[in-house]
Amino acid sequence: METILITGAAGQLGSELTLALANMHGGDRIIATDINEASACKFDYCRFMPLDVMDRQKMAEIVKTETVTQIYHLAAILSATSEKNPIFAWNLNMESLLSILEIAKEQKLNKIYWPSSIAVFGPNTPMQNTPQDCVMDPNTVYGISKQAGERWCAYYFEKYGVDVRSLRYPGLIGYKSMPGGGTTDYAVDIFHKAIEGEDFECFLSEDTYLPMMYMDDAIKATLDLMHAPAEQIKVRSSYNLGGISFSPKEIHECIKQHYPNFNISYKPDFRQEIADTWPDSIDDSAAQNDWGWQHSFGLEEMTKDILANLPAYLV
Ligand code: NAD
Ligand code: AKB
Repeated sequence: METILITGAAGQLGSELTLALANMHGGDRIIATDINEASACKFDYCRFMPLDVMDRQKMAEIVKTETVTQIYHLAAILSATSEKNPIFAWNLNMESLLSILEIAKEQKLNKIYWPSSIAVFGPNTPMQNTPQDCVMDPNTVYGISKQAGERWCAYYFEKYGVDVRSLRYPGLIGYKSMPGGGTTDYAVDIFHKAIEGEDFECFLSEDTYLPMMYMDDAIKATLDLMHAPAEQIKVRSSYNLGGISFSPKEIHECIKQHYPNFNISYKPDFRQEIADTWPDSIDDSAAQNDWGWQHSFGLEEMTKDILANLPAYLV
């Protein structure tokens, strides 16, 4: 029986992944943690503990006293917010990961999950169908922290046998929780504006293509990776994960089929520079070959599903 601790559980990804893990393992096996104590009310189906991931001692104590066997380490500062306070973001993203890898080594945990991002790629990376292995020269602090984090994960696996697994998520799009300060956040906000009957001002230009993924696919990929036999996991830095690729203009056109009066305007800001260094689309054949990954949702299926379900979340 596993006991699973999740850091940053109250965030965009954590809110959905924690529930999926509770459905799979039982709520009493799940310890949701977050620095945001007020988020405790979200977790009536499992246990919740306030935890700042910078507090290594408290984290180690919880792991020991609760006999935690797996950690999903989600807490991080995302790309746009990181650029506003680079040193703080670097310290949080790196120190917390190193603490968790050390705890996993010392307390011999079964498995660790840590998400990387398409932000590991940079201006000299091939933009179309970006390969698993290629030039990686990220020029954002978030991307640099994710790239370094990938190397640390591979290091702890190779040197100490820590079974740490990772995915390079594209921009994640869901309707159950709001995004937390990234460059891909527009693709969530746009649905809210459409449903609220407001015009949408996009912070990226109309033809900026980025790799994206519906949250259901992201949760499935995460659980598939974490439940695959260890010998199938050949990439110990982080797996490329492809899904959909679209521009603001294309998602607007797709939503307009359901909301014909929905208007968009474009006012690119500092996030445009970040988006311009990220891939347009991702080659995830390593994930397909190693553990059978396939995404399910295209742009139209995702749009229909969000527009059908989001209104209930807004009341
Ligand atoms: P988010 O910003 O929505 O959530 C992060 C959570 O971490 C928040 O609930 C926040 O309160 C918590 N947190 C912040 N500082 C903390 C601290 N010191 N101690 C404990 N908790 C703290 O982020 P998300 O979108 O849910 O992302 C989760 C992970 O997935 C991150 O590692 C992120 O880099 C990665 N990722 C996300 C996306 C995406 O599109 N959402 C894409 C690629 C990778
Ligand atoms: C961000 O935009 O920072 C995240 C990511 C792709 O890592 N959504």
